[in-house]
Amino acid sequence: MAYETIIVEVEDHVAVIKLNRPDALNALNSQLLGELASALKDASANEKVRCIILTGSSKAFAAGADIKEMSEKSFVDVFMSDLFGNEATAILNVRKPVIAAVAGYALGGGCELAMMCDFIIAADNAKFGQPEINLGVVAGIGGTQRLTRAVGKAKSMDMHLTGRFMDAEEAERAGLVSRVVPAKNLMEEAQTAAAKIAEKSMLTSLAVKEAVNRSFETTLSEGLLFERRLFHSMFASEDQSEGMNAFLEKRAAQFRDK
Ligand code: CO8
Repeated sequence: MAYETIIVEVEDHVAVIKLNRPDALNALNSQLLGELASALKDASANEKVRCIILTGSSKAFAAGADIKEMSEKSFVDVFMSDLFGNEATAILNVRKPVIAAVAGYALGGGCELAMMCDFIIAADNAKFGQPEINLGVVAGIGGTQRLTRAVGKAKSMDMHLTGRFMDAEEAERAGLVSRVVPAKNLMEEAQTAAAKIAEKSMLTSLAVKEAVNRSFETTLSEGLLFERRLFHSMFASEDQSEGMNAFLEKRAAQFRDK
């Protein structure tokens, strides 16, 4: 399918989805969000794809929801259409691993989108923020919840209440991003991580993702039980015996997602 606001490339089991509205710093308008949802659905359905990278430009991952498009809307408009309700779940419905490769601004909805991915690799020029307060609104697709879980109440409150940006170094220190790399190496690092993930058993990757995400939704004892049962269930797979035999035979495992 031809897209106008994103670019999608699938190579070596990795789908790279690049947000592409350079004139607006990749502001998330309804066309882009619709195209992104469609590309994510395609990548989910494509058997060749084993990992997804979501990225933007060197200047902006995304500078937030499109303020021009939002500015004319009334309460009734946004409430009745449940603005961003569907868009917020599109990425959460993806069961395959999704890496956010973030350079430049990841603000408002851009920061929230990155946080909905499974982990964030940040370029050293990345800037994260929830500056919605400057526009007289609060975050709308998870900023108050996910940022708080990622970096704790103190920093989350600070960022939401002052609208200040967090640079890549602070974001890594606070636990928002998994690693920081020189901007010029961002895509190479993300591709290497994606390739590593792609060579594992997809069965196991999906289970890992479910188990980690469960930790945000449940108590520790329920989460531990969920994990243990998943661990037990892996013993019904061929990939479990392949993985363990390969280790014992000192060779690389050939996973078949079975
Ligand atoms: N929406 C629309 N256009 C934008 C946005 C945006 N969020 N951000 C930047 N642009 C446009 C500018 O209007 C400008 O366009 P033009 O050249 O036509 O005037 C162009 O991008 C370049 O921007 P600047 O000239 O401002 O570039 P600077 O380098 O001077 O500044 C900043 C960069 C600091 C990123 C600045 O553009 C800025 O502050 N942007 C707005 C950031 C913001 O407030 N984001 C939060 C938006 S609200 C939100 O995200 C609510 C979340 C709710 C859920 C979202 C679901 C998707």
